[in-house]
Amino acid sequence: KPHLLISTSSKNTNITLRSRTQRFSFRVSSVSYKEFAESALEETRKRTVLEPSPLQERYSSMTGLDGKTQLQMLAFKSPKIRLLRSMTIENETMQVFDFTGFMKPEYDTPIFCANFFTSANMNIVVLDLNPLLQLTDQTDYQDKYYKNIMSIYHKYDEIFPWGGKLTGESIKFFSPLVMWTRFSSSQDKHQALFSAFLEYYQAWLEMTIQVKEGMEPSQVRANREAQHKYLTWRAQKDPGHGLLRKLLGEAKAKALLREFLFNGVDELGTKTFIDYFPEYQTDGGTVSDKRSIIGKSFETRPWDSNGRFIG
Ligand code: BLA
Repeated sequence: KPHLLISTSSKNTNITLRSRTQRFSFRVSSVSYKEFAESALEETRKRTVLEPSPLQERYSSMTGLDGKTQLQMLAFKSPKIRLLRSMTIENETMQVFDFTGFMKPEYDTPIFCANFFTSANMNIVVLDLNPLLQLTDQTDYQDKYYKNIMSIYHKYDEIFPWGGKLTGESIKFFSPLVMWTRFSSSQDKHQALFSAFLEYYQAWLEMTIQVKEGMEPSQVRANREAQHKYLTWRAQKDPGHGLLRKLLGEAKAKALLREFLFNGVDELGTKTFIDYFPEYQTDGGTVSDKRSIIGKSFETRPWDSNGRFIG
């Protein structure tokens, strides 16, 4: 009579099928993104004063419509950081991590962006310092923020190669530092992902500390609009929407997206999605439901090893 033994620890599930003569065992690696968030916050507190964001009162934890999926939200601000927020989603088969930092418009520092989706042994990862300015042609901004830290990307480019074609529109929100990758779960990969996450985060944190006040009012306006455009894009077209809608229902998903995850979309500007992305306008004047107009593009990494855009 075979026995099925299942044991779980914080990182792994061990599954063993045992009969009198045979034994078959395998390990399912899982990952706790709450630890990622805690570590980043700990690093932040060493360098600056974090205050809770007023958003924390409205968003702290939620349970999915399935009664099983847990969502946990954390939100902070600092004298320079407008919003540093985290969301983790966990159930028996899926872990999601969405950790983002937005500066106040007085600064042109990039947006910290970690989006990790883990399900059925498959991982989809975007880790980047998203630029305020499109880096497919602009160079001053790239020199200022990316030139000196490209070694961070090279440290992980072998273990986390380019993830293949993606929504073409996304590229203009990414930097040459971006880690866009897919992989099947293993303890080594999750460990490396944790290192990469903290290293990218440290680089961003350092930028937020070094950046000086005193930009021209016209520049501050430009920073605000760039951040608003980014928020407008993600609040409307982020690939996580479908899952959030399924987990929470239409109304709660929409509120979470606009009030928490991409907070600022209703405050930092008045332009609409169509103002920024007119190619999405339908004949009826509404926003097209399509995720992408361009379609899936960029089979290979569109930046060379020096971070020059090669398309
Ligand atoms: C897939 N997530 C993706 C993909 C990208 C991103 C590029 C591949 C599919 C595609 O090409 O669109 C991430 N895209 C980004 C990010 C930016 C962007 C970070 O443009 C920033 C500008 N992912 C999440 C969250 C969930 C999630 C919170 O970050 C769920 C709540 C899910 N992402 C998710 C799922 C997929 C995915 C389910 C696979 C489904 C799909 O390909 O559409």
